[in-house]
Amino acid sequence: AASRHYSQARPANSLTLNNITYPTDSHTNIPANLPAYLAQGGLHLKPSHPLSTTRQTIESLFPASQYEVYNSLPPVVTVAENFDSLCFPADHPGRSRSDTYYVNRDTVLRTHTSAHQAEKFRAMSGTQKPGYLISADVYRRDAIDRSHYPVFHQMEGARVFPRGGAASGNYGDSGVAAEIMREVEAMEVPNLQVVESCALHEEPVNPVQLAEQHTPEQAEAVAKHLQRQLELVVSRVFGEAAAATGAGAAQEKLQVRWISGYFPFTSPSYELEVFWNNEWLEVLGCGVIRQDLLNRAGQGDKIGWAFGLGLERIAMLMYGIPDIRLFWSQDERFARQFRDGVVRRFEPFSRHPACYKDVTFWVPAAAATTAGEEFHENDFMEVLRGTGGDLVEDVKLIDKFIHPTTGRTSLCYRITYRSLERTLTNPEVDSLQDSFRAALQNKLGLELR
Ligand code: FA5
Ligand code: MG
Repeated sequence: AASRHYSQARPANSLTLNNITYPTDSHTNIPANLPAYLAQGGLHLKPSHPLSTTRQTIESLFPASQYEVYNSLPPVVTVAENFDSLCFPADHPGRSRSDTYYVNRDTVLRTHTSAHQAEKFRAMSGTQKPGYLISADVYRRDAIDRSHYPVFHQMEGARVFPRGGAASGNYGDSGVAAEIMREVEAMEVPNLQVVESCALHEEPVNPVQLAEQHTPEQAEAVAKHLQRQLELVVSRVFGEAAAATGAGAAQEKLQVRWISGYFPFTSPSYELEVFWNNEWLEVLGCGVIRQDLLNRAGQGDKIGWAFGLGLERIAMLMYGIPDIRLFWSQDERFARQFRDGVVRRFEPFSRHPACYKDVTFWVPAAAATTAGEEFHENDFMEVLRGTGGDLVEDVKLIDKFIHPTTGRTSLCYRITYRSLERTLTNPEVDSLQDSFRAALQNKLGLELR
């Protein structure tokens, strides 16, 4: 055992991503399979890919004269850009190494397109446009199932309005809200029904922000503008999909609802849900931009909104794509269905059989693990992505047991292996599972049962 240990390569002290070399440190947690995804530059730019078509459809609903479009911003950003500039508190779980890919302690793979907000608000003075759209690949450590993948794509949008009163520094001008409301009334949303909308201020708004920065009347006008613009997006996108595929809403009109949300950088905040195939599905998060964020970006004389939506989530609904892994498929039977850019229902290739394997282990005491940390489920998921790749469809915790005398915890997970393209053989799955078990012991120091 000792000699095997010595023969292991020493950990590299640098990492190269898209031709740029970064120093690594004790925060680094980028698995070996990830740089290849970064190198692809995002599926939202791949010609004829459904994520690219979905992006273009949504972009077409924002006037080019008002929205600057950014589609190739590099995925490696600073912790300051991804979290600090957006007012994430120091102890926010999103910052943890179990949720986020760290290149080193100051550098991450962006976990959302909001990482570019501050920079693009700053750039607004130069572009002269009051809005922007950003589409990009984003990265998160997460569970494994048919709607989660460590790389996905988001589109971010933002729009600002003059607050008036700039000369006096008194921004309480009610003409501002009236001006915004005139734009709201001009936006017509066909075939959409908003059901059970939350109150505009269901979430307690930071009173300092309201009193000193923008008036409730202005914030409400901005929130209405935001909601109307996004209702327009979903009514067009899903309306087109329902007409083309016969899927979606049983009702004549698409039903949506606004749910009160929470983001550290917007207030009030909302999530938009769509009723689709008999379920309410969250498609985006949004809100009125915190005024201090705009102030710091040199846009203190503006008030505005921002949203972030998941392109996979929307494309899966639009086309009826059942598994997020399909977006990465090299199979001709996938690509060929999207070549002409026409929206029609995805025809799944014949479904190949699944194979289930269980793994049971004792959760180690913190000091006993290789990394000297407590067990994090996302570490388990990542080891499995490393050995099983896209052949892993789903992972579920099926049993948890606490030993009555030792107090130790035992967990049992069920892993579903399935290829989207062919039938897996038993020896192949056995060998994948053997590699996985070995990696759990070597990489996480788990004691298997
Ligand atoms: C955000 O990422 C915020 N940055 C959104 C935002 C932007 C809020 C601007 C306010 C202003 P959230 O983590 O909820 O929020 O993700 C936003 C959307 O991305 C979700 O509604 C969903 O459509 C999509 N999404 C989130 N996680 C995943 C995932 N693991 N796989 C696929 N899509 C996802
Ligand atoms: Mg969310």
